[in-house]
Amino acid sequence: MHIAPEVRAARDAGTPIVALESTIISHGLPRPRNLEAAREFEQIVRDAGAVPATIAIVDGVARVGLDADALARIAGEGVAKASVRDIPILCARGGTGATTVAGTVAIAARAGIRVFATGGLGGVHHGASTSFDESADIAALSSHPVAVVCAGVKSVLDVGATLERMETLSVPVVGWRTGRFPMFWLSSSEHDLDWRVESADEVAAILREQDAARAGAGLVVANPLPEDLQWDPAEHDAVVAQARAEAERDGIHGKAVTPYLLGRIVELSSGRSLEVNLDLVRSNIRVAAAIATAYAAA
Ligand code: PSU
Ligand code: MN
Repeated sequence: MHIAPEVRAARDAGTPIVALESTIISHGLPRPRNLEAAREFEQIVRDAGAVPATIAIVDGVARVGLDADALARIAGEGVAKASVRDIPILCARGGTGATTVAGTVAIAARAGIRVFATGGLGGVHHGASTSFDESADIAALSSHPVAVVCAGVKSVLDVGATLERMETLSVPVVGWRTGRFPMFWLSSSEHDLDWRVESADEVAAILREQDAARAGAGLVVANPLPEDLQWDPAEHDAVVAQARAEAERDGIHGKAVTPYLLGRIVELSSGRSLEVNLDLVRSNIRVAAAIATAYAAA
């Protein structure tokens, strides 16, 4: 593992760091917007007074903090999608991979980074009771002490089943200024949360308690977009239903499912889903930077 000097310095000085994932860059956003977005995401962290640590596997090395060349590599073609189990294989063969939420959380934990921002978590897919398609993101969050700020789970998933799995695996979930679990492009879902938080200090206090208890688990901070920024619900429902039907028709399975759905949804919505996706990541990064700052000060 290689930790960039800027990230190492921040860690040693106890100043705030926000981890960022790379699958969203390689497989979640269309080129060339993805590279522009990757740079902007890092800048939002900096503007908030924290250090960004984008995580990826580059030429066989797990990197925490990417330089401009590495960021461009990750935004280019031919980059593997790397979940936790793929990391040692890619490292052993000198490969290059973009880490998912699961992969990012595993590396961030090793690097001692406590706060991470992404778009939406992976979770339980519809039909998982027969396909067993459940993202490794949930298991990774149960076994690595990294808090992730996200807009809930992607609404292409079975949101209720995902919340049940997080309960089973003892992944704590708090709503950021909401009592409802958000649904990625949409600001809310029909699912109530047990806990809501109002401030970064409150989240930092939870992280401290987890540290003291050596809890080992992460934390999901669910941050909805304000309603005026969400995707039009009627268009959302129609487009998501069509994309899911096409994925089934085309026999898409395994790790290809999520990138296929996200890509198809951007096409079917003429890019409207993409703008909302970018907005929610920006919002999550701002909240993550505030939490990292509160945690560093505590
Ligand atoms: N959130 C986004 N865009 C994405 C993803 C999340 O806004 O592309 C990615 C994350 O990297 C997440 C992955 O970990 O999708 C989930 O993939 P799977 O369902 O195959 O576990
Ligand atoms: Mn899957």
